[in-house]
Amino acid sequence: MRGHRLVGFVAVLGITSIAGFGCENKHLARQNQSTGVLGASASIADLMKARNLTEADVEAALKTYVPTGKKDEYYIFASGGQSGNVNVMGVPSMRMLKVIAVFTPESWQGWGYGNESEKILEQGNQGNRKIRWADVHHPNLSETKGDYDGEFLFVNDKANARVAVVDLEDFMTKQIVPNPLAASDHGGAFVTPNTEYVIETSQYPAPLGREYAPLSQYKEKYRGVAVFWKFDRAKGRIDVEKSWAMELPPYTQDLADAGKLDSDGWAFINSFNTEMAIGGTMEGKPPVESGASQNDMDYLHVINWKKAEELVNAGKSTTIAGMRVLPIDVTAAEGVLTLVGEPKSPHGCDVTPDGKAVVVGGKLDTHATIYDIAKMKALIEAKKFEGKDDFGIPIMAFKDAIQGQVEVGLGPLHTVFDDKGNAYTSVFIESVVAKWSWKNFQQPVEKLSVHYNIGHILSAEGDTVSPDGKYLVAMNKMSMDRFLPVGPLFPQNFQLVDLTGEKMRLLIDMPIPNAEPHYSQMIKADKLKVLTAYKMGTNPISGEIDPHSAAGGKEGIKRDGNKVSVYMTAIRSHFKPDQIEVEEGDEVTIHLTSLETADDQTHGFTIDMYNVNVSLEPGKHENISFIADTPGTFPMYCTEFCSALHLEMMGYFLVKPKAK
Ligand SMILES: [Cu+2]
Repeated sequence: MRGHRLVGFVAVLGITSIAGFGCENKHLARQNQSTGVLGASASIADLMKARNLTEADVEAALKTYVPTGKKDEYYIFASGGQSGNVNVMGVPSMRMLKVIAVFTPESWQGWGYGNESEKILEQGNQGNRKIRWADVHHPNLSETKGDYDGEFLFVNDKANARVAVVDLEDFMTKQIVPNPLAASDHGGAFVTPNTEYVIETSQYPAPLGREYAPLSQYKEKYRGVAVFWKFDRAKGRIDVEKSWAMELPPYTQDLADAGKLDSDGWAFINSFNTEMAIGGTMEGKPPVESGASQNDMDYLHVINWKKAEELVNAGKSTTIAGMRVLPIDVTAAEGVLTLVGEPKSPHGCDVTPDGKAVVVGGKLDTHATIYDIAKMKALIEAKKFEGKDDFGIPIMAFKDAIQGQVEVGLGPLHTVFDDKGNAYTSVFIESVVAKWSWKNFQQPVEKLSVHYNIGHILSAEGDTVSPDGKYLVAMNKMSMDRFLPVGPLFPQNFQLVDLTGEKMRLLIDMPIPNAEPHYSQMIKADKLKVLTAYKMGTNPISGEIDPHSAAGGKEGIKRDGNKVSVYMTAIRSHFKPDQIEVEEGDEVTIHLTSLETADDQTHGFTIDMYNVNVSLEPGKHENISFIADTPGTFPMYCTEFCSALHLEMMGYFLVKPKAK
């Protein structure tokens, strides 16, 4: 039986494998139909048999295979978790394209070794703490009118409360902004529909400004906060001066999303631990986890940020740690911050593509709850509340605020959308993706098993005003049984799912070997305008021609007292100058410009044992300063295999010992 079906399928496969990828091959395909198909089919059948592949396997392989020279249709930007970086991959192949260095030094890109990138890492220091790792959680692409525009990417660091700006022209981090108020963050970095603001909300409450206060004063002194970082698109940087914040009650704020279309001007933040549990396991008190799970309802925070912005501009804020902050009593009284119950231990908080509803998944509940934004706005307008919390913040009645609930399974987390009115919720405890209609939410639920413990979920442009459908990725926390073992620290697993058919269809597993990714976004590749070479002498951080650029024959070595400036160029296959001699203790700055103009002609530059390492893409300029404190003889060389004469691309850095 199976053999018979296989032959039929393979006959089709023989044709589609030739004709399926472009009409330019149609003529060839027709020729082969009358001549070579059966031969091709037989060999494919043999291959399937030899590799023990089913028809479904082969179909999935054909849907994800991208032949050499062809490019993927989408980019995924995935948080790199504890690696502190961002992973970039292509869809449908799931090939890894780049790791963007963000919060941590990265050798290949020379990130954190030259003056400019070191300066960006320095920006991310918190007070006097030099922080060189991050727990990257939520990448968010810049938007125009609620749709991805492919210009910038923002990511947050949960552990150290920071956000970073990545420019998608050169896939480089351009800014790291430490949050002066929060001790940690989670609801970030989410953008408003025209990227007016990048929203970053705290996670674990602490006194604003991270001052000391004993835990006995938790309710009085500990607070949450939502920071609205003003984004200056022309400069491509967050404008810290024009940014502001809102004080929040000391619940544990979690994920956030900005309203869009009808709900533009509003933002929504989940919270859990409305019990304000603080543990005390050694003192016989319940741990936070059980203390925080007593109430059936936590609170969705509903924020009118446009009105909050007006209040800040009207001087209703106070200043904490140099930042303008709207106090709770102001926001509560002005209808800027309102709460509504949400079941139970909520996590995802996702605005529907039409901007009319927010979907919330409660980890300890079985439902996706759909809140009606128009109803909530009307309740706030009419001041129709069922009470206030301990901090005087008005609370809307749950039943008045929702459209309804859908039973999706045990442990719903996050929801994304397609172009046909379907929502897809990741269901953690059941390890499934649940498909349901957000337009007619009584419809039955389809479920797809994933392996295992799905956390976040993403679909093609699935959190914009116009989702693409087509693909979905389950981001799974565990991967046992899936890959060759690599020791007790397993990779995580992205599973690509095809959404084009009647039923969801799993296509491919992609191990993620460099930390626990959290959130990701998938954008149509043709929306990005990526540079392949810099204008000669460009300092990539400033985006300008560097004043010390050595392009145009300005090479040479200048000495001013004990300061030595080396103006150097790199081109296949030599450096100029290639011999540098300094005195022990000199302050050396190497101003290094790549004179290459051709795509993909990258050089690198290192001085052995001096911790000097930069990557020199075509046209790029780097400045490298250090003290020549170790006398000796140090080869310097190009670290990127650039031509047949790459090994000849070297020179000597000599440090003459001080006369004793
Ligand atoms: Cu080279």
